[in-house]
Amino acid sequence: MSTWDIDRAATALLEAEDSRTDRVPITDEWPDLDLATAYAVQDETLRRRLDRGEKLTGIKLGLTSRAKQQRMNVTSPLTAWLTDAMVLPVGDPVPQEKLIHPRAEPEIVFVMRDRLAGPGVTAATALAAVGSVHAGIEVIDSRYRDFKFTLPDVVADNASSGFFVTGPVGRPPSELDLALEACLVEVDGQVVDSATGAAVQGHPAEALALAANDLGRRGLAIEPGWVVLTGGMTDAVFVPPGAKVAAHFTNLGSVFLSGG
Ligand code: OOG
Ligand code: MG
Repeated sequence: MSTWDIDRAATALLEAEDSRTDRVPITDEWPDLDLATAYAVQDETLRRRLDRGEKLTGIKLGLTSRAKQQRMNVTSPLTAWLTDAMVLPVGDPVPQEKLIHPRAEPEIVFVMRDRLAGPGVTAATALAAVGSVHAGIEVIDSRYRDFKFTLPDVVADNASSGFFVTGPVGRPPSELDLALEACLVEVDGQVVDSATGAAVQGHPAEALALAANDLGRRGLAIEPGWVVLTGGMTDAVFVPPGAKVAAHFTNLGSVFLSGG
């Protein structure tokens, strides 16, 4: 009999986050943790974040590109929650004092104009609900040692959520061909990676549709005003203190991040 349950897993993960202490995967100790229960753990961690005053402001997708799936050795996309405490204002350094081993990844970000409720959402109907498209950098920070986890582990851990920066340029989706929107990632002035929006499920709107349909199965919807991070386009890069990361997009502008 496992002594693990949803409450205990949520406590363990939030304690690791708050104390900046990495830990072994939950599934090492709770091998029966299945995907549905892992989402229940994720929802419990959200409930506790809201209890301490945070506001639910959106949703993130993870592992939507092959680059991310190959690196993390997990081949299924997932969703997780965003709160106002995860917003990193443009120009602020990475808050190293709150993070274990931050990595940065470029993402295409949607700000929703309309409510989007699955099932049956397609990329086209999803895109029609978007108000503006932005460049973004997500700062991920797994609570698991060396970012080693299985799909249920990373789902329970709110998909390694840390912070995210949203670029100041917002464009209407109808002006952009997001499959062809390119991004160059620079670390300390050197280009280290590149991708186009097609890396994300063929088109970032497919990722948005996937999130809406996933939430729909759980009786939830994507709400107007929510931010949606569609998932890292490239592999993530480490951001130690002193590092300078930039993501340059074709039409969405550039986002800069300093490791502090
Ligand atoms: C999981 C989080 C994945 C993304 O954009 O793929 C994610 C991880 O890589 O630790 O945020
Ligand atoms: Mg991400």
